[in-house]
Amino acid sequence: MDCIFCKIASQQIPARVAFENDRIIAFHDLFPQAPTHILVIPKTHYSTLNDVPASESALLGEMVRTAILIARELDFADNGYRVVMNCNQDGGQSVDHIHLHLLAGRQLTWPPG
Ligand code: DGP
Repeated sequence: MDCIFCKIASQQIPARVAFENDRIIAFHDLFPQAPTHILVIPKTHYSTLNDVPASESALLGEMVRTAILIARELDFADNGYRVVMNCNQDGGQSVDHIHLHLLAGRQLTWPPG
């Protein structure tokens, strides 16, 4: 499978890793949109949110829990942060392997545009 995030998960491509376990890896975004911009991904390949079966709901929960854990560990949980998942073209998804953006370190605007 020619997927850049699968290659990061299997260490074929380097990344600055913030967290890893058997199911999840989190790494710093190459093109950060905030002082802290980390991507939380499952090691299992799902192209978009639409492709995640209901039986994998716990995996989606674990991605969010991982973002909370990192926010606490990097000490921006109290100041605040944003988690975002983009889906398909109108959602602004550019990499077809689901990922949760964790953004922090500045006042984030809303709506995002
Ligand atoms: P999205 O547009 O929601 O699909 O977000 C994809 C993000 O992935 C985007 O913010 C840039 C980031 N990205 C793309 N290629 C790489 C890469 O090779 N390494 C890292 N660390 N991030 C990447």
